Amino acid sequence: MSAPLVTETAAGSTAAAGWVPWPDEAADRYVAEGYWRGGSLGERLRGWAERYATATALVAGPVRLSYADLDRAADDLAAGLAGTGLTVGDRVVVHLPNRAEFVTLLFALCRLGAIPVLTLPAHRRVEIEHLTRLSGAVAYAIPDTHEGFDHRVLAQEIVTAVPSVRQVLVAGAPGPFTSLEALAAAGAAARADGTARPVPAAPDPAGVAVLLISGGTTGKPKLIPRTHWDYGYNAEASARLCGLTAADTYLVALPAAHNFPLACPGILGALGVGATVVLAASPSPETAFGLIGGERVTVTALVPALARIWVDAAEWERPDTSSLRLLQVGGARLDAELARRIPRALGAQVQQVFGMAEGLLNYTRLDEDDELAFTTQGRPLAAADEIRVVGPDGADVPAGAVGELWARGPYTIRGYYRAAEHNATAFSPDGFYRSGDLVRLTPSGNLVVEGRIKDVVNRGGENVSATELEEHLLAHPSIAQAAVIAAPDEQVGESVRAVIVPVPGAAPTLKAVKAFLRERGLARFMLPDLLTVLDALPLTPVGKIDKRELRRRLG
Ligand code: OOB
Repeated sequence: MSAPLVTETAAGSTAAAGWVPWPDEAADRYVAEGYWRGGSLGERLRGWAERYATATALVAGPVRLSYADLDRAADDLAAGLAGTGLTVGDRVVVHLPNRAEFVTLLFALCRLGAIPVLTLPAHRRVEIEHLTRLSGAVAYAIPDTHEGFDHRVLAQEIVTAVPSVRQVLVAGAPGPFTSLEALAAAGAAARADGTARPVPAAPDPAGVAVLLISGGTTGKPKLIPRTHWDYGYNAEASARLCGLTAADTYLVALPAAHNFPLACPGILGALGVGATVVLAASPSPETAFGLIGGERVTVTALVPALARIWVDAAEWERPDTSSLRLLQVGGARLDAELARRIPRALGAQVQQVFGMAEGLLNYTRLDEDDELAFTTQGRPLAAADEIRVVGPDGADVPAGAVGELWARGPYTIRGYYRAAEHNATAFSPDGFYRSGDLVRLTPSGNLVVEGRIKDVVNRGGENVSATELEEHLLAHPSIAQAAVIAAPDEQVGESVRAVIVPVPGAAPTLKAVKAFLRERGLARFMLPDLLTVLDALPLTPVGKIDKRELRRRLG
């Protein structure tokens, strides 16, 4: 296989610019070992539609689509989009919430060989302008309004600011822009009367299918090129690991554009086995519990902050979650105590998922002791995943010690899109992704996440691990949530600020918290200097604690 990864087609040359493919040796091996196989994501949908034609593929509000319906909707929309001149390799920034158009547009673009850039509903002008510019997007897809925000106003600003954006595609009332519904209808009509502009041949499955955004909480988001082959494997292998079958119903409670609910196994993994995908317009317990009971949902995925809200609500309301067999939790550290409450409150098995949009996925296994699922973040999905736990000197740490997680494998990228300078430090010369996560390998072979490399407070030269102190704070009976950040201090450079959300009732004082931590045997240098009590912690667009915002607010 000599370099089929960077093809000379229009798709290859446009999409591949700024993309770092796997070296031939690795690519050949992943093909030979069967990791990389099958067609493009658009072609895969064709196969699923043949196999599961009349089964329900997608439920979103009043919309219910069979596999055949979804396949046709993707074709119609692809034809409509082709009619506007959209073509192979074009990037389209997709900024849609959990509605049916997210799924139909994703597949329509993949069928055209156009590349969706998947942004999250909570993103606003700064992120969208950055991502449209960086990707050189020619189109921007939005809802009319979402949660009280008129996306058409933002789109107007983006069109003015970023000249590459030629059209805005709207789910709902289009205002001055193009309606997705009208485009699909025009596409359907043109297909029916044979006047449709030919849709290009299926894109090279070794080429870029989607651009995900990095979840990093520092700096501007980066773009992550995922190929049809690598992302297809990601979703299908995850579905196998979770025992997903056509009898399952998967609820998308997190934003659909995030890697976790999209492909771990998420929407793509569920569709690949003939299961039903249900989109929740909101992750609130009211909405989600209604859908779980009504649609007999069997599997869903949450970030820990939402898992806590669901468990708290379920303990009071006792909703009907009897169909739910598996709750996946990932994206940020899950406290063991909360993990243990999940089966009791929701009747579901817990699976921890420690993943990253850059690729590597770690899962706890469903057939192993629950204790591992409560206390570890799982182990790699693929036998071909290579992980290293590395010290500051770049050498592997001794077994069981804490170090930075490095990863390389059949679905872990070798570079961010259009980011040559950053890639030089984010990847090792031999292609490992340096995750920035501090982990340790337990004797069970599972990983435990101990924090982020940069998430420390340097108090006068002594490093206080934020994650470690947060864990101790969470053990306090009156503390529901905790985040530790640095506060500028003239004497010691940085002092330790503990920000807490108390359980309903009285919040503890700094003095009481310190006494509690001393009681637990914490060293004096680990104790917080400041205590800030908030009603809620700020969250990132996918629902992780947003420390950058917290620092900004608390100065
Ligand atoms: C997922 O992906 P991203 O790209 O939004 O964020 C990745 C980062 C990881 O590097 C790690 O710092 C953190 O989020 N993280 C976790 C975690 N899962 C992710 N930290 C502790 N425990 C976990 N279980 O967040 C993501 C992608 C696919 C599946 C699940 C999560």
